[in-house]
Amino acid sequence: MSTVREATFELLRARGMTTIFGNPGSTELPMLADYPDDFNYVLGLQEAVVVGMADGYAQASGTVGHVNLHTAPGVGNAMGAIFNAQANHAPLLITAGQQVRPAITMQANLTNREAARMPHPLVKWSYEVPRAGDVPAAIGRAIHTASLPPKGPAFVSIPMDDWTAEADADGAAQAIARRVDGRAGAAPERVAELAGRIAAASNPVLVAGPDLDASGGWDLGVALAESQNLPVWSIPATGGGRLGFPEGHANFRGVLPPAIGPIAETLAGHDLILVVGASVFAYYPYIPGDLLPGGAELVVVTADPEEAARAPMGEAIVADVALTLAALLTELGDADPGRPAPDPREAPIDPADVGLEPGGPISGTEAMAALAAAFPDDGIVVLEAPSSTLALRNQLRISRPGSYYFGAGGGLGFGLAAAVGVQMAEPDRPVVCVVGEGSAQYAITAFWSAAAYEVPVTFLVLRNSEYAILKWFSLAEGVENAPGLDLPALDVAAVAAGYGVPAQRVEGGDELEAALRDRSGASGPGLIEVGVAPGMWLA
Ligand SMILES: Cc1ncc(C[n+]2csc(CCOP(=O)(O)OP(=O)(O)O)c2C)c(N)n1
Repeated sequence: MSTVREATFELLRARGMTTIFGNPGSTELPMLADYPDDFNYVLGLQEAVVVGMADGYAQASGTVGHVNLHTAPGVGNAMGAIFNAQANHAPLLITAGQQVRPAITMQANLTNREAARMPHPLVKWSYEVPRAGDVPAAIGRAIHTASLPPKGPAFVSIPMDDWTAEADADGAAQAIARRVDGRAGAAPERVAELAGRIAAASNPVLVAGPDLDASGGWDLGVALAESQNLPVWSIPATGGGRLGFPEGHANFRGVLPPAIGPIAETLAGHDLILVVGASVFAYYPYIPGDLLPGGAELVVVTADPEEAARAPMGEAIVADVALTLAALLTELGDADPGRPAPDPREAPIDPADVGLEPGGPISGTEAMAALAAAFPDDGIVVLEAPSSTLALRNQLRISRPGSYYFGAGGGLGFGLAAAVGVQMAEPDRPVVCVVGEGSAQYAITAFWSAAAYEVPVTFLVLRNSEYAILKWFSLAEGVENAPGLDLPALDVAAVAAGYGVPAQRVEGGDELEAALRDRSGASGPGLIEVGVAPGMWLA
């Protein structure tokens, strides 16, 4: 006979989930009692950081990340980060403590009176177990739910007296032994039809989305583009948490703009638009226009039925992206597509050409050029620097899978925290977190976790003393004199040092490049803060 705690840890062990990210309270302590030696506990000092670290860890490791939160207030603090994890398709098991069962009805202090309802719209499954002995089975179900497509967070609330209760022996044993596989290919006739349309199209184009990377379909996307001479665009930069295609590849054209009209204008002239591993599209801001260029058809391949259903135009195939691309390549065979290779893309813009007066802080473009010069081949970027997002994409042209993570939900606080989790999952690859000094504040305590666990992330803070992107948005929205868009005297380097992360301030591209190179082989975290001129850096 085993307790709920023993059976649950057995289940987690069987799933390879021996790392728990958490911030504990009294209601979680019974779960953590006699914590097994083969498990790690990663403490985050605020719940947005706990979830963000687990999000990065889950995505980079390809496993389900486990988050443990402190009843209602812990879940409340975590909500923005759970929203991001949902948009990132990050598979997360989120467990939260709850009052003892005898005290829930009387609503004793810390009772989460509607535990399952609280995170409901942001998770795939939200549950409080009616019978203590079923906790291991419920956690097993949540893990499967999180890892089935579309991957995402699943939530279980656990009354604190359940951990010492007796587990339902058969239910727990079955839960531990179960296996659920959700990768499913497309109907063969649909693949054959799509192959025929690609072959017959006069000017088809591929639009690459994050699930090409997440599904393991990266090389297949490259093979499709090369064999069919397809030009390739990335989905809009703010709409996806990962890259779907090598951005230095000869077929790569660039990053699509994020709004309705501009996307159709950019894709004008194509008769078949094949979108793979993405929603169609994560538009923002609202700039109306045609949904599709004249004469174009669109087909999206996505593992997410909701993405397929809500697309405002085009056809959709709901299936595993990598399996579908493999089948598509087989169907297309080696036949010459009868189309010329796309024109080569221009080299990245020289930062000297962005038109800044010399002598002041550098542009975001120059900062990203310095990063590109120092960036190791096996480097990973975690990005949350809104006014330099496109400068980074255009200057770095990241070309390896699993090398770029971005908060697809748009909620700030992902970057700093996710970078710590990504580095924990990828200890042998250098991780650079590029973050605006405003964005850093939403997950600032991630510095503590990086220092406490000696996680060798390099934090590159771009300091422009304002919310630059919001000033750009205010122009786009015709808003004048909005308050609250300046950030004078924010010293992130000093704050990081206070959390135990060695930090330095540099000015200029050369100093920045040298400081980044100095981080090579670092055994712990470090922060470089560089002054950047206010403005939007698109090139
Ligand atoms: C949780 C959350 N709150 C507020 C915002 C709105 N927001 C978007 S960008 C931004 C400013 C970011 O400033 P900074 O990181 O300094 O980057 P910059 O725009 O200067 O490049 C804000 C406040 C958000 N996206 N998420």
